[in-house]
Amino acid sequence: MSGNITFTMIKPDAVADGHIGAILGKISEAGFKVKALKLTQLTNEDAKKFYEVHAERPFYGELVEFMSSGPIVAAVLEKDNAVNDFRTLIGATNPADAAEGTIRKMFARSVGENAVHGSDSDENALIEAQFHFSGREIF
Ligand code: 3AN
Repeated sequence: MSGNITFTMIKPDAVADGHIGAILGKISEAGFKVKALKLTQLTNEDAKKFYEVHAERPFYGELVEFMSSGPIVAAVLEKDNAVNDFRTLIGATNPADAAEGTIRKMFARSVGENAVHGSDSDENALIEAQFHFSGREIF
């Protein structure tokens, strides 16, 4: 599985703004196969743990609060070169810098509320997938 999978979340801003269907459509059109999918909500503790690597960053508290503020869609996606191709599809962290046609350019509110998460390495994709899904939920 490693190498060809990435993990994504459609974040609370994009869920609240009604973009689940449009974002899943873009993901599917780009050639990603859905291996796991659910609507869920992170607890404050979940969000702290998920974003632990950013604990020293000034926006950590705001990020944890935002990511646990409402429902998200969590998904595991499969494609050749999944991590890099997905990061290209979502665009830069700050939607103001994101390329035209990218998911963040189209749907994000701001650098903090930026519509989607995408894993940054194969190793983290696996860790993040297993954080959200049990083996029997990944197909
Ligand atoms: P990416 O999600 O593009 O990999 P990271 O890993 O640098 O970006 O940041 C993780 C998350 O932290 C972002 N998706 C965003 O929600 C939040 N974030 C990043 N930079 C800022 C910032 N300057 N102010 C507020 N939130 C931020």
